[in-house]
Amino acid sequence: MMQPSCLSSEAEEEISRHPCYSEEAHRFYARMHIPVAPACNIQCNYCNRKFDCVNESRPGVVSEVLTPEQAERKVRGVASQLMQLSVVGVAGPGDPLANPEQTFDTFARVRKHVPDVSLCLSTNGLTLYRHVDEIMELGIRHVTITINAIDPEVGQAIYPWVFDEGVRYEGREAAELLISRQLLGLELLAKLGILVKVNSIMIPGVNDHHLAAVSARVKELGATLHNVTPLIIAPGSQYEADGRKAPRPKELLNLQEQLGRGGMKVMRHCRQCRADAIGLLGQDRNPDFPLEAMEAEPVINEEARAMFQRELDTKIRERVLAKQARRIQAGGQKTRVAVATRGGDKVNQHFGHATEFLVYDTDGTDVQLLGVRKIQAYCHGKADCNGDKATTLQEIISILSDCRILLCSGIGEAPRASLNTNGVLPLVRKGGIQEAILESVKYSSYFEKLNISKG
Ligand code: CLF
Ligand code: SF4
Repeated sequence: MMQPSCLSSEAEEEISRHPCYSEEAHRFYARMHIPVAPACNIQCNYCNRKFDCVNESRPGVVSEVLTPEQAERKVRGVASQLMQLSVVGVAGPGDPLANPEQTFDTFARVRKHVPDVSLCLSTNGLTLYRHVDEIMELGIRHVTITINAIDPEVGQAIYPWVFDEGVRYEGREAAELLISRQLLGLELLAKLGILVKVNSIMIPGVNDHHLAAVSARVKELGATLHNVTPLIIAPGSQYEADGRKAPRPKELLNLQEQLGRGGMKVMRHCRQCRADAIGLLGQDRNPDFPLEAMEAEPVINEEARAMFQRELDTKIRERVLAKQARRIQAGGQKTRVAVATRGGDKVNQHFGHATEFLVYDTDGTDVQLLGVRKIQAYCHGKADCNGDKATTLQEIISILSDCRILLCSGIGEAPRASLNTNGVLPLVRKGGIQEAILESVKYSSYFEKLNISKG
């Protein structure tokens, strides 16, 4: 059985350039999602088909679906411009394996024209076991399966039906079939050395107390990484009608810590990307690469790409070594810091425009990412949820209640005063996140005394 502790050096290298599998890589390497898969073969209670798949991408705007030919053109165009592109994934907007022809045709085209990128597939797992040979043949090395339950009793409160080979299954039978297929697919792929990540959506009152059991089981079957994300409820979904709520950040954090103690490698930097996202995690540069602007035969300079990526590898290695050295020196008290960012590993987002915060702990020498807190998760997908500024501010303050400092590129007087009153010190900074955190923690006591922040 493949366990994280016994990964081959080839697998270690693949992980080191994958922005989702490696926390360090996500600062430097980009991913590109190609939306070629519109259909789905199951129903999740948090989903509404008018929106992208919530398992691997957040709802909001429906992705434009591309044909495999269009996808090829777009990937070639992006790879010729985006030197740090290391992964091309199919993650929706429905389930990639409910659209196997489009999905595998697209992967084959990418493999042929941009052979240096890793291929990544994200699926609900219902038909995964049938596609193991194609996955191996195409050299797809990363597969994500969304597994929200291993007990059909829990699963039936998440999946009202699944549709397989012309038969519609409902209730417990549907959950039983889906779970058995997900676990079978995971086991088959892990045995073949494919790096399998499991995504689980934390649904308070449904599977929150069950996810430790899910984690233990998928670890046993050979999953490399477990990514637990907060529930996002699509407008018009069953869970919206039921009045279900996203978990509180603290609950998610506690669960992630519990899973980590169970020996599973836990992903904490997931940004719940859209099915057509392009760029570093947290960035969505899709509008920078319109299909119409792509040349028919773009030049992909493989040598230049390789050289650029070797330089990134060196930067990552240096960061890891420096981090290890700081960890050895450290030992002081921790300060929790929230950062408003648009990606690129920089403090570069105005407080008022932030839709998420990255949260870190620091002891003054080392900086550790704890997770991403989305403000949207509290809006439950309703377009008018930000209408009341005072309520929104109160929600943000409650989301950041365990943070001592907030770093952002700008902030208005009213939120600055409210945050200060509630024990969160807002500081205006620009530039690298790690440097800004270390510098702010060093001088925070000074600003606290003056009760002012720079900028
Ligand atoms: Fe895309 Fe997913 Fe591959 Fe990453 S995303 S298919 S594994 S390349 Fe990554 Fe985005 Fe989270 Fe997904 S941050 S939603 S985990
Ligand atoms: Fe929706 Fe994705 Fe679930 Fe299919 S797998 S029902 S697209 S959330």
